[in-house]
Amino acid sequence: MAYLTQDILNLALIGGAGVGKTTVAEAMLYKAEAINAQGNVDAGTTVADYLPREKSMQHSLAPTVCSFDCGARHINLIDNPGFPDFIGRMLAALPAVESVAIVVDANLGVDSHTMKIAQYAADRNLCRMVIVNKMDSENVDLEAITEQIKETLGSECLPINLPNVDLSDVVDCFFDGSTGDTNFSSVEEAHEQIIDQIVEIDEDLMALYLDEEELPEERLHEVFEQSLREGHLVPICYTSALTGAGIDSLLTTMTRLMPNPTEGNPAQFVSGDADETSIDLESSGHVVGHVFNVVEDQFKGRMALLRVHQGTLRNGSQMYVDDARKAMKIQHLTQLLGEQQTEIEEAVAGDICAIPRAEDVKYNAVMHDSHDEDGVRMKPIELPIPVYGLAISTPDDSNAQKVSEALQTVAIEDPSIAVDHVVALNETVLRGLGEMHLRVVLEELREDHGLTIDTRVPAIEYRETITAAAEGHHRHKKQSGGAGQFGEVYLKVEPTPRGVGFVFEDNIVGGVIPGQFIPAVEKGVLQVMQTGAISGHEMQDIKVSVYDGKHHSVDSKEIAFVQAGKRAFMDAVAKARPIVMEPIVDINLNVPNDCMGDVAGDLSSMGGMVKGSEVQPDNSVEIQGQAPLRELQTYHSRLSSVSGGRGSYSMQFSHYAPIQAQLQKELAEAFHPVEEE
Ligand SMILES: Nc1nc2c(ncn2[C@@H]2O[C@H](COP(=O)(O)OP(=O)(O)OP(=O)(O)O)[C@@H](O)[C@H]2O)c(=O)[nH]1
Ligand SMILES: [Mg+2]
Repeated sequence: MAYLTQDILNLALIGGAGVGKTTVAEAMLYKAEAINAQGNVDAGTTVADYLPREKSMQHSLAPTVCSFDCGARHINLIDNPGFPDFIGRMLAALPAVESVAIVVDANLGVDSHTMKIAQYAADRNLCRMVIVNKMDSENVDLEAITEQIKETLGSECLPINLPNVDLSDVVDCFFDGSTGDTNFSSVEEAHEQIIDQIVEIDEDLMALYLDEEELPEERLHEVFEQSLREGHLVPICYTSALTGAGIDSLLTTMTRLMPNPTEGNPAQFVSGDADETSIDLESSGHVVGHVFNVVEDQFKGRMALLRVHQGTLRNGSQMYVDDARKAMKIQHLTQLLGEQQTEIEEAVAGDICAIPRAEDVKYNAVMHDSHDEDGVRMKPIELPIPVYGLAISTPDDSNAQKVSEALQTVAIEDPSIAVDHVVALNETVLRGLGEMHLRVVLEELREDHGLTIDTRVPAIEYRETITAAAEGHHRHKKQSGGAGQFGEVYLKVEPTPRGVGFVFEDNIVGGVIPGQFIPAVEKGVLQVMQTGAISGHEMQDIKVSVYDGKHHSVDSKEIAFVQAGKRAFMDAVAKARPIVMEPIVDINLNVPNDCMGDVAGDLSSMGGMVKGSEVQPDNSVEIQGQAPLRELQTYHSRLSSVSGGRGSYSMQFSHYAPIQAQLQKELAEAFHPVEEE
């Protein structure tokens, strides 16, 4: 079907693990006749979970795009992984869509992870709806779950249909004035609640409503849409993806109500320092697209998933990637239905497509067809910073290159996987959001890439900083035989707010240190910043200003000022009450209620704390806490023994905090910097 921007619906399925997102996607595809038979997750036959590892784990591990036609609309549905460990991949896909459907398991209700991702979607101004799935389960209390949804996700969540008495279908409450008995509440009540809610945003309509006048259909539709866009209404649909109940009605709700790309809130781009750009979906001008995911395949190479934000992308056209001078030719422009690829001639503004063999394209790249758009980037989205690490080594050195390449590949696919080479320790560290995250990645490396990899607990990356302002001085003078070396530097150091990193100021007046030697002074300072002054760890959050010095017309050279800068800086740092800091992480735990006390006690014995906890509908407890990474690196086995193997957790970087004096003393004693003069 040829379609226009106005026909497109981009929607992401989000929610916790196992709530039924992939099965809902499958049921939608089947009902819309995009597939001939409905597969299921347990048999490994769904469209969306097509990776071998997804089939064996029976969980989605990466976002999958399913493009299909339904009535007059072209739907680009993105099925996402639900495990908290894979949240980075899900969040990265959100800039590609205008709408999300938050899928909730009717047996479990909304947990804190679902609340968190629903909040992300709200913060990004995405239109939201809720799908209560698994309504076929025995003993579900759909009324109670609906109340819980309102309490946790907001009172603007309102049923747009209701389950019928025997839960075999749903009854529409908005579109066609259906009648029928419902499992709870009533069609009239649900209808009225929706009207009550949406007229709130329009005074004229509200006046008519209060006068009990007929409300014009067209105005109602407009107000409905505006309410969706503004998050003033979040419709709830009920489904059983297994029996197919409610899927027709879900498709109707999506196709009739959820916005097309021109109606949704546009993704935001920035250009250079400017906060706004003129990227406009309705402009017929240059083509601009954003890569929200890349898929690596050992045999087929890299495929970039692109959302077109402006213009029409045509097969065979030339596109620039970020600021690259040279263009790449788009060949085999593709539309996806899970693994299945269909070549297309063009992707109009607002559409989602795939570009195979895009070896030089990375996640988050902006692709455009004119150098006018060089420097345009997607406004950064907040992704969790991975801290759970494993140091990687290979018993066979000849494999090292292969391992390093494979590591880069996995890091390219998942924005919450990082591979750091810690120079000071000569250690390659693979980082992710949790034990399961890395286990899946390592399995991929071992099984798919056939690599032998050993892992061990990595060394902690401490940081040094200063806590007071101080001055430092050094005169570097060397006279050995021929030409000498001379440079003298006075500088000041002071702490900056956390996160600033490093600031260098040249406050020399009268050319006492000639301008050409200032970079040498900075270089000397930076050498110490990188290697540390007291414990051998990188320094951060320090401002340095050079304010005085001396030079010699013959003997002053770069090397002399590098040395003088370095020594003057070390001199100043020694007086500036230096401290060592360690990474503190936010940890999110899910444990059975009966071991809550033990887990909390264990956390505090590690110098951590519990910041909040909440009993879940399945009687487990979600705990939010904080603790030093140093203690959490081997937490997996520790939690396993405290919770009898029934606990899970994920964690992300929070901040650096000073370590205890005793530990600082031990680190300082173990530090033996190599002296060179
Ligand atoms: N009874 C019942 N079971 C369902 C329903 N939908 C899904 N399931 C089952 O629930 C399990 C999880 O379903 P998935 O579709 O894989 O859930 P998911 O949300 O995609 O999970 P992740 O990919 O891990 O995020 C599977 O065993 C499904 O067969 C439903 O409507 N009713
Ligand atoms: Mg899934």
